[in-house]
Amino acid sequence: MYGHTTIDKAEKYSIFLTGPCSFTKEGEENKCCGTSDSLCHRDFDFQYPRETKDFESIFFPDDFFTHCFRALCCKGPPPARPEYDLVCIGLTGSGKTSLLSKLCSESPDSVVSTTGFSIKAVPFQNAILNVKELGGADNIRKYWSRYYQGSQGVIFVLDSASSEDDLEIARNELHSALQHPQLCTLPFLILANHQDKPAARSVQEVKKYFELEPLARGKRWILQPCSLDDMEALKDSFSQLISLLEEKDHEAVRM
Ligand SMILES: Nc1nc2c(ncn2[C@@H]2O[C@H](COP(=O)(O)OP(=O)(O)O)[C@@H](O)[C@H]2O)c(=O)[nH]1
Ligand SMILES: [Mg+2]
Repeated sequence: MYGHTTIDKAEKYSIFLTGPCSFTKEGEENKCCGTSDSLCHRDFDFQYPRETKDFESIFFPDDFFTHCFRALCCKGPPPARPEYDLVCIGLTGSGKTSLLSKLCSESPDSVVSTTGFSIKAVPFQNAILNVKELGGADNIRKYWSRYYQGSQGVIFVLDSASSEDDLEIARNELHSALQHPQLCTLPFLILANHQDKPAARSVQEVKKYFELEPLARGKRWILQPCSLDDMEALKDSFSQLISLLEEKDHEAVRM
């Protein structure tokens, strides 16, 4: 079912709906989603036009089943998850868009090359990460720093199987990011991607080549080997990143 209506008469109802729907409530939108197999239950101060007779037929406020469902189903929206704004950088082809799309359960066919930047809300059980991916082409990298402001964490993706030249460019970019005044105190997640390829450097090789130990000393950072086929490793590293973001949040509250 799909419905969208305007405000006229106010009444309080407990309603059950199938399918996606949206209702206007006192100027804001209440969204309620479900499939035809699932029932979705919300309490609304619902307001509807008098002439819309059809709506009355789907409300059964005194119905026995309504009361059963109210007892069984959770009422209202789930508790809000904290949201963090992250910036995701790395050379073109390192796999930024593919990894983020996979985390959002999007089809790999939807991945297109990022020319400017794109923003994705990546949902996790305990947080939502609003990730701003910056295009990694030569002519765009020099503008990266203009988009750092407001970031609470950084994701750096590298292709572990790339040429020596590209690896060196990636190392220089990572060093600049780690030392940038707007990023240097933030948690970093470094994804050594393309681990499925035979030419991939191991995590130890990447750590040494990128001189991460001395460079990132005293910072919160995670180095995770990964590939598009290894979602478990990827999800695990994002859980660790969320813990670092929460830690930083708590520290800021204590100060
Ligand atoms: N074999 C392999 N290919 C990957 C991996 N990650 C990304 N790719 C491929 O690399 C290409 C570039 O990926 P994309 O996500 O557009 O990179 P971006 O420019 O960093 O956003 C695509 O064809 C992806 O399918 C990986 O871990 N392994
Ligand atoms: Mg991209």
